[in-house]
Amino acid sequence: MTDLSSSPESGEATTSSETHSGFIAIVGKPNVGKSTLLNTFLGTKVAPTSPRPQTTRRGVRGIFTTETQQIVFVDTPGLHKPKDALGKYMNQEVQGALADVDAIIWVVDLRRPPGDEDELVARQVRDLPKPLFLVGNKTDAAKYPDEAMKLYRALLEGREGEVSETMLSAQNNPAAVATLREQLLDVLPENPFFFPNSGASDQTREQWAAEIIREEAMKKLREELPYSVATRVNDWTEREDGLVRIEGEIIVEKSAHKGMVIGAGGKQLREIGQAARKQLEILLNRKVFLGLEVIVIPGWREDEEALRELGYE
Ligand SMILES: Nc1nc2c(ncn2[C@@H]2O[C@H](COP(=O)(O)OP(=O)(O)OP(=O)(O)O)[C@@H](O)[C@H]2O)c(=O)[nH]1
Ligand SMILES: [Mg+2]
Repeated sequence: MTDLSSSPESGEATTSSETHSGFIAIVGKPNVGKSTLLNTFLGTKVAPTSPRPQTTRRGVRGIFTTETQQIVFVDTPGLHKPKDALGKYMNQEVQGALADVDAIIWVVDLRRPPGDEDELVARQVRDLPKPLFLVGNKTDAAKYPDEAMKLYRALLEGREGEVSETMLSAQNNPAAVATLREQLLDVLPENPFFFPNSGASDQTREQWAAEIIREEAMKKLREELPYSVATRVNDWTEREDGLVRIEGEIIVEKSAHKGMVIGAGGKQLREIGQAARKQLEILLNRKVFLGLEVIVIPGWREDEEALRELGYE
């Protein structure tokens, strides 16, 4: 995982007419395991995952390339009832992805029967004339997976066109995920590659590292705080001895939140930094120095300009 950034403009795209390539959206309500599934598809971590709903905020693209085929996965935020401008932006990301892609993966959590938010997703995907893959996730932790799957399937009743179904554990069953990936390759239209065949994501390394930091912050923080933080990486320097020096910021909405993130004697910020550094070191296979600062951008979640500045546009 050395070069995380790749862009269609970089001029290396393959143009052979023998190639098949397309975009596949991964949608579903919050916390069902969409980003975990994406990471398992790719065998590397491109998207943050956490036990908290609404971890994904941006439609990150993950790229899987074989000799003649390329899937561009679009991980999306969990579809939910938005409470603020950030939430609206997140749902727009889902709508945009659904409109643009060649096929759709709808991920559901088989530990539970469908809820309101699942119905919301079902309504969005049911009548789209695109290949649809219903993925029942978390089979490892589900008591009644078959019964749950039946209830989710029923939400698609009336759909014209086939629905492919898979039950798996995105977290614990990479072989089943690889089998699903094979099926996805079969629905790709004939197209040139959209991205160079190196690189697993369309994010810059700075955006990627900021997401890892946000994941650790979301895991450690309590109550409303996980949702009110954003992260940003302002500097990434590779030293000659191999060490990577990353300077990041955790952005909060209110000055009262700053101290809550830092914690008594700086303990909590230190823990977030240590956990993020550890992940970055493993993923980059290098020593990392991570500097973290907490700054306040008042009310950023409701502020269109701040949202844009933080990459939510
Ligand atoms: N038991 C079990 N847990 C899983 C599985 N897949 C994902 N999880 C857990 O479910 C939680 C949510 O996973 P994410 O991948 O972040 O879910 P998401 O759908 O991307 O969530 P949002 O981005 O918030 O919409 C995490 O704690 C994962 O570890 C699975 O197959 N089995
Ligand atoms: Mg996610």
